[in-house]
Amino acid sequence: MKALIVVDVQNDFLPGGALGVPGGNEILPVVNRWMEAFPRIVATRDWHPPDHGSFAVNHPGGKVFELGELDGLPQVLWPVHCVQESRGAEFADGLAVDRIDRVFSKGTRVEVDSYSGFHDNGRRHATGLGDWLRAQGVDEVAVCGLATDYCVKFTALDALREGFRTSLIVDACRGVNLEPGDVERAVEEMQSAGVEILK
Ligand code: VGL
Ligand code: ZN
Repeated sequence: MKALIVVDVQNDFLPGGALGVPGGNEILPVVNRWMEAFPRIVATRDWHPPDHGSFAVNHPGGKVFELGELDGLPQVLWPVHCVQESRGAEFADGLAVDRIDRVFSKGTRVEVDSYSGFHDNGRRHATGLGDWLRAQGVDEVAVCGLATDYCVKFTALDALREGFRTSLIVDACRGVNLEPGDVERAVEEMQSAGVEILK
């Protein structure tokens, strides 16, 4: 059984949003179309408390897009984004949300960030996504969404690690590209780990 994992297609990651990903809006029709090809569809959402430790404002002297530290791990300091219950955290208008079977929230604990839809970055707490997929009889997943170089990449790598045959739908993803080339490098990293790249 195959599942589509739709990663963080939320208002704050669209152009004009708090952490807008260039071209993020362009994936909406593409994701909606791919949904038709999968018997199970899950979505992850970034779902931070307002005092979340990934936000630059919650680090004295911290600047947006600089590297800081959180929970003993290197942490990019982000603008405030995807605050629980805010408009920015809602799924993007135009995403076919009625087709989503389950939603998994991540980044809910103040003290650690969570790029992967499966675990926090310290790998201490699972979101339940892996167990849910296994309970549904899923053995193969395709990953799409935002952002290619962060949450999509970590979700795809974790899916492999959890034993799922994993592919990446490149046209249904966009990335942040904090450094030019980040998206290309992320795709290469996924490919060399064993993720099948679909165009
Ligand atoms: C994401 C940065 C911070 C993502 C989430 O969804 O890729 N990136 N939080
Ligand atoms: Zn986040």
